[in-house]
Amino acid sequence: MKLENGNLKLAVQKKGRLTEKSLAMLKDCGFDIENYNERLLVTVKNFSLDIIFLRDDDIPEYVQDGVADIGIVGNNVVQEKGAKIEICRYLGFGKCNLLIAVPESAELNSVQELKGKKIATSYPVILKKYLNENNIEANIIEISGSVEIAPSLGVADYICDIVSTGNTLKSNKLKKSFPVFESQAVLISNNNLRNDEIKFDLLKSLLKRIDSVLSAEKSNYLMLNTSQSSLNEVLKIIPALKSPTIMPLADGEMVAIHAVISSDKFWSIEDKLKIAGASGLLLLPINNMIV
Ligand code: PRT
Ligand code: ZN
Repeated sequence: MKLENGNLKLAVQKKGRLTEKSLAMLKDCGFDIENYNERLLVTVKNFSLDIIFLRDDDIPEYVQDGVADIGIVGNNVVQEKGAKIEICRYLGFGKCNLLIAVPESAELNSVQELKGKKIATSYPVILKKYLNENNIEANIIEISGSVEIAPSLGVADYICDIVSTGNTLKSNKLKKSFPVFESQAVLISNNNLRNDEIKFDLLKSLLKRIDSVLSAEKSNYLMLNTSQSSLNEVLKIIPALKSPTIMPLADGEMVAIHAVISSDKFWSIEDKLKIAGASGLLLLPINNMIV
């Protein structure tokens, strides 16, 4: 599959946990993506970008080999495949942990106790690296799916698997033990892309949009009203990222304040703002923030 129309080629997971979030992020970047159901390739209408839909396991290698120029995939898959690619951005979604889990009845107090144990996993490369770093020799049993049932089948003592909510572990009577690798979705690129001036410029332009979406996700737009006499007190409380905007209202005694704040700050200042005299508080999402 080698397509040469000069467009930047982006590989995205065809059907899985990262598909929807990858496409949502691309849409937030302003890309016009038409209905992609069951299609292998979609050309973005307003940017020189082709989206190729693949199984996530194939994405690192396809990017390494240049079949796709860039890709969105879990860092766990990137590390496991050991592909020679560049990680351009950490995208903040698809977060999960690869960790050692043990039967609820088992006690595992130190990493050293993994010595000589049988550990089932779909991530033998990452696990082996972790064990080597800790100078531990253990028996890695490679299983491609349903790793969590290995201990109850007597196939392994422990498992090393991806966990997000922990519900799968619980329903298999397993509990979390040591973390092995923290993962999230990443944008990867082919190592030789910088030699293609046109495509590299397209990548830079795409990264600028992604950065604006990532910054916007971390920020909110706060609007509120207050009286002239409370203005200074209210301003002291607002952890604005830049100098807030202050606008007079029709009622000459009142002003409106607009400010961009970190998303995680609002609930810790909301009460204080009201006590200081703020009213009509509005907190709005920001789609893009050009930094
Ligand atoms: O078909 P294809 O090969 O493309 O997809 P896939 O089935 O191999 O992958 P998919 O769609 O399941 O996951 C894609 C990526 O999402 C992974 O590579 C991770 O980077 C990320 N991710 C985030 C997860 C999870 N959360 C996750 N919870 N991948 C898998 N799981 C599984 C885990 O293996 C375990 O079976 O979910 C179960 C545990 O979930 P909890 O919530 O019960 O703890
Ligand atoms: Zn897969």
